[in-house]
Amino acid sequence: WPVPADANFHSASFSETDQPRILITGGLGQLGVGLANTLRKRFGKDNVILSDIRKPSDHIFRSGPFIYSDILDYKNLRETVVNHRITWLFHYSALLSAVGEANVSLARAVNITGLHNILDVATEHNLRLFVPSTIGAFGPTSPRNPTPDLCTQRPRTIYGVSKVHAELIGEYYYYRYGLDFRCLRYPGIISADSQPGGGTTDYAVQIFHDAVKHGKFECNLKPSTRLPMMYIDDCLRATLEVMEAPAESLSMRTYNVNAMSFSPEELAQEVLKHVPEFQITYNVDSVRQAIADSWPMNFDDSNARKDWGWKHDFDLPELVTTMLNFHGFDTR
Ligand code: AKB
Repeated sequence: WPVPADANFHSASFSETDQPRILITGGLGQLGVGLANTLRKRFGKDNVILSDIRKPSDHIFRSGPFIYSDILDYKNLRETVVNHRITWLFHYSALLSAVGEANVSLARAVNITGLHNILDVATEHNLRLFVPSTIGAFGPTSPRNPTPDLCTQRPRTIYGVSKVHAELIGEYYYYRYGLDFRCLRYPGIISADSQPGGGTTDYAVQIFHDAVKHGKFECNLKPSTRLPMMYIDDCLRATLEVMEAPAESLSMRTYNVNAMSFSPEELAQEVLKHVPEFQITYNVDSVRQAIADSWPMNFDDSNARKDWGWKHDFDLPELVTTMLNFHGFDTR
């Protein structure tokens, strides 16, 4: 199908002077609240609605608009988009890699059927749509060091399969219907004040908490398992930047983004520079290890850097001092 001539302009359902009206699905996961804060600073508190099927804490509820929204209920989703005059949608509902393997049918429903509802509502209402993908969209037959944007993608997890599907069907809707679909493949995201749930890269968040609280950490991956990683502030900035990028600067609709790569033993060495008694031990989880061994070790994000100026701020030393300070450890 030819790209509709005005494909890139379909989503301009707000005038230049208006702010976008934003809905975030899966808002109570690792990234939603941080993303809402970032977007609220940029577009105003009331223009950003956080949604989930879970009950928010008082703090989150008080910090800006929050609603119940179930992506598996199309009528509810459409009602939300219509009633709140949504123009941009950030779709964060998903089961991650390890928890997806423990519940394949739920992962299939949320990650695939849920995404179909999102694509339909976004197309029906001319929304600009962001869907995160992941290093998990690659598999053992992909080049792993480095992994470019375009290469073999044969993941062996339901999470990875659902994300390849999201990339492909999102791009199909872009070419077929002019849906303004934008997608970043995230590395493991390391956040200070929110917990990931059921991922393979979660160890790189937990290690800081345990280092400060107990001076030791038991890691569920082997010491040499190298994976691409990024600090949450970089991830949220990349997400906003790709959503604000002029359509003509995007030569693709799905980009790798990255900041650094490290293994548990390298991360532990960096923590040890600040926490002298710190000890790491290993108790390998075979499911997570098999997943990590099939994922990229280094991620080539040169297209994002070239097309829309992506540049990370946090490298490994900066990440470690920031995370330790957040958990109350004074690294000065
Ligand atoms: C996971 O480990 O499943 C996620 C990811 C890298 O997509 N953090």
